[in-house]
Amino acid sequence: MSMTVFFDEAHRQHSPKGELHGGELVEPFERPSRIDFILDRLELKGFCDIRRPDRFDPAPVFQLHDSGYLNFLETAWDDWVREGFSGDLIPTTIPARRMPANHCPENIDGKAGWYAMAVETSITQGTWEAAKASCASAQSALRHVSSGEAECAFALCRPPGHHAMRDMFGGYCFVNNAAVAAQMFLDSGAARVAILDIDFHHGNGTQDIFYDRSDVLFISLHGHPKHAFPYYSGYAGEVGTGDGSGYNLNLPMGPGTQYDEWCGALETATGRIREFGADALVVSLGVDAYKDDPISFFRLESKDFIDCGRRISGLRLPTVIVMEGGYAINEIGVNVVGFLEGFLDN
Ligand code: OKP
Ligand code: ZN
Repeated sequence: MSMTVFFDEAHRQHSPKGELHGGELVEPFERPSRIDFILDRLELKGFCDIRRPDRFDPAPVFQLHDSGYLNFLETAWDDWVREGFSGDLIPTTIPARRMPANHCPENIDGKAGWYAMAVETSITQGTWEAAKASCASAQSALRHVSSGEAECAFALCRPPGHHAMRDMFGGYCFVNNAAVAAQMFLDSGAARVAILDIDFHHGNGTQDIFYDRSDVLFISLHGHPKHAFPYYSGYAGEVGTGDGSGYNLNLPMGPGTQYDEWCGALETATGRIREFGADALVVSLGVDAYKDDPISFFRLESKDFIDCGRRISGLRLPTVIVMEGGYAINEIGVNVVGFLEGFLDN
């Protein structure tokens, strides 16, 4: 087995000056250099098949996301500049509990809040271009696998996607790349697709998009929302609704969780995927469960990502691996590529 990597330099166009963190605007944790560290490690480890994605296909994106939301992402920066602002676009107000919130505002600050699920994530001039290029990488990886050309592929997406809901951005995410890949697996003939999200943070966006559907099983291992972003989503009691009831599995874990416990949750997840009878798999690969991640609280070691990749590979499914988070940038390459090597080694 080999692993083709899809990635687009256009990710650099999303480079906000600041992230609202601890009452200050700090250099964003989700920064362009994350990709450089991963590319360096890929090269060092002999992953030489690195391709630029081909065209961005808007169709599955419009199928999963709200058109008003996508239009907002496309026009937000120009509206912001027209309003006379020159800093990053960060909304100040979002529709809070018990506000009627029946109308999307015309004012850009209000409109941005309407479409936000959190306010740490800045929008800049190139954000929409970067988000489309990121999604295009997931789409090309998907075509590479669904065509039967390869058993697996790695979409080195940036910005990430798993917090992006049907009509909301936040948590550094704009377009839900993993959800788009899953939908495209279905559109190319798969009957049942599993999405396994091992990023430290709950994949609330992916959960939101597929919550009432039984053709996509969503499973997330994450920091318990009592203590971790996104705080208002990710409890074990969220199991899906309607047809989707029983097709959403949240496995939250507490501060200090180490690989023995985390791996038990991973085994629960792979067991459920086998029982579901998935015929394709999307992995939301974040490596922020790593012990030294600056914004997370699990204690995985670098070697654990290798073992994790090996176990997921044991499912023997056509697989698209989609990059999500990971902020310990000095080790992000080692951890991501370790996962890929473990996956290939099985
Ligand atoms: C994106 B992904 C830091 C709090 C965290 C956003 C975290 C987004 C994580 N001030 N805020 O899942 O890695
Ligand atoms: Zn994360």
